[in-house]
Amino acid sequence: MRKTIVELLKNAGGDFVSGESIAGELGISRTAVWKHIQKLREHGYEIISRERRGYRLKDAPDLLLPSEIQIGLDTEIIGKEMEYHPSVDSTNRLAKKLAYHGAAEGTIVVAEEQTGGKGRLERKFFSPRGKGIWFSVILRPNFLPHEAPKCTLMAAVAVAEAMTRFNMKAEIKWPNDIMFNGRKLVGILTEISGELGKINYLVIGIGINVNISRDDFPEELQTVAASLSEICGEEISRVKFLRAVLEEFDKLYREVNSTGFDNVLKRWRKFNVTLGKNIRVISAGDGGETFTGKAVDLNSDGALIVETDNGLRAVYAGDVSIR
Ligand code: BT5
Repeated sequence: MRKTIVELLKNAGGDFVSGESIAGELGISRTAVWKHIQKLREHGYEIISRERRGYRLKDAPDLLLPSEIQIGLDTEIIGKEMEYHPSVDSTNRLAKKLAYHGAAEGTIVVAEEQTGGKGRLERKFFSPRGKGIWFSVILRPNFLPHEAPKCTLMAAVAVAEAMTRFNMKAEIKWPNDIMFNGRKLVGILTEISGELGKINYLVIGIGINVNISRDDFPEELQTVAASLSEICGEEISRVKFLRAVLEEFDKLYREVNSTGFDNVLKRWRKFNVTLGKNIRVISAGDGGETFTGKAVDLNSDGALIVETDNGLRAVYAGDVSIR
């Protein structure tokens, strides 16, 4: 309802829209329209009202509300359904719950703040209110479970493409980090529910540091984390950036469904800063074994091929640091 009111006001392009026409469009009373306008104002919309002329939208908040994200969003699958929360423990946890209860493919869960944001291996992900984009996407792909890790690469490419739209250079470190000067801007956590030969659903959680200044990070992150605003030298609209990510994600995912991951892997190579480097690997399998070598390739499963003193090794999951 409120989304439609915002849509009507936006479509008026800065002109007044009468309360009567909004009421007529929505099939509600003018008093009910007024109540919705009050709620929108509480959310930060600046709406001017004039007797006999109606309502005019002066300014919209940079909140990741459905009324900001979904109106005019150019996607076919991603973000068609959206759940918004001012605060949650973890959007991935919530998205998994929704997916379990049958939420549609492409549903996104977005929060202004996470109180228990998760990284891989139960690590914590710092997700302060209003300063970043913390969200999860539910997918129900037809491909086989062993293809799922490539969705992490796809998500990284989607964010990298969105950064390109904003004239920022993106650097992807295998598998899931987007970096700036060796510090992390974006983290991605893919979780899967499936059985042998079948994916029930995937939840891809993406955390993007957007307008976090260095001092706003906790001390232990100040030397390892960065924010998009640091690259641009100014604050960025989180609404515009999230919309760009969703559109890029949608494009890539539709392509994967029709022709496979070839283009994702090609785009990933273009943005990657890992291949060709001497690296240290802490493997997620093999009891967390640590070894060093040179990253020489990405195989068709998205695994990193590392040249070591004992020959080539494929790493499917783990942490990589560039030496
Ligand atoms: C990740 O794990 O990078 C995956 C992060 C996924 C976060 C999203 S936000 C939406 C969705 N809901 C969730 O609950 N999670 C997802 P990993 O590669 O394990 O890296 C975790 C490490 O990154 C931590 O141990 C810190 O060192 C560092 N870190 C924590 N918060 C950070 C931040 N905001 N920016 C940069 N680095 C951070």
